[in-house]
Amino acid sequence: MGTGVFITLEGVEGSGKTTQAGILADALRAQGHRVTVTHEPGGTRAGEAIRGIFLDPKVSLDVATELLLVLADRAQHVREKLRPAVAAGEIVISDRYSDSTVAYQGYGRGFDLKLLGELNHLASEGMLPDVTIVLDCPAETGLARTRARARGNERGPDRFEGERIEFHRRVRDGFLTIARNEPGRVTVIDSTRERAAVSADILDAVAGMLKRR
Ligand code: Z5A
Repeated sequence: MGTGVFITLEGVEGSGKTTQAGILADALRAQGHRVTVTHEPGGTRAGEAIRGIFLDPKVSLDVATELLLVLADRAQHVREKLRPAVAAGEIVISDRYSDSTVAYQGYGRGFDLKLLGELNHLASEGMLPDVTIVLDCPAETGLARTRARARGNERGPDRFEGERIEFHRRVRDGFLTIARNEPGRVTVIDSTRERAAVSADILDAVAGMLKRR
């Protein structure tokens, strides 16, 4: 069994990560790869329980509690699901991972980035993605999409959807800064376009990475 590949999709709320994770997984499976799609927070039984608290707008969380919850989720996710799947030779696609912590808790909430890096390293056992796609769109575009979707169901806004627009703008800028700092790992793709144009660019970026391995 060869070593697999770890791909993460990142970006602001409503940037299209979940949609594109599914499209990418289908395309890779059609090429004969074994693919696992997962997400954070969540992805394990413990993680889904953490996610319930993490997103519940009725639960008040101190920013330190918020950070430690998402890191606990990651610690379980890495050990229970991500590492075993990659070790078994699969392509693992995670809808959010450690860059979300840097963007949301670091750039969004203002946590010290050096400390965050150390805590992220502890939680992830240093497991880094082989490639990260940042789906980039203005915060307003992403939120308009998720609000349009919410009108079709009974779920109200979660803890993050209820944040002020300035928070979401800092998060977007955070993702773009991460991409500038790590151009070898992170590719930014304009996700304001049609789904098919976005997915074609993602597939190109992933194919390039697979060829270089
Ligand atoms: N969080 C954190 O703070 N720290 C961390 O370390 C981690 C997470 C890991 C997770 O919420 C929250 O946790 C997240 C950050 C925080 N909150 N925020 N903000 P989540 O998992 O519930 O939410 P999300 O990750 O932001 O996912 P989302 O709202 O579902 O957005 P998405 O996955 O990026 O987009 P989507 O579901 O694929 O698409 C949204 C809608 O847009 C949907 O109706 C689509 O049909 C539509 N869509 C998709 N693509 C397009 C295009 N190209 N054009 C038009 N419409 C489109």
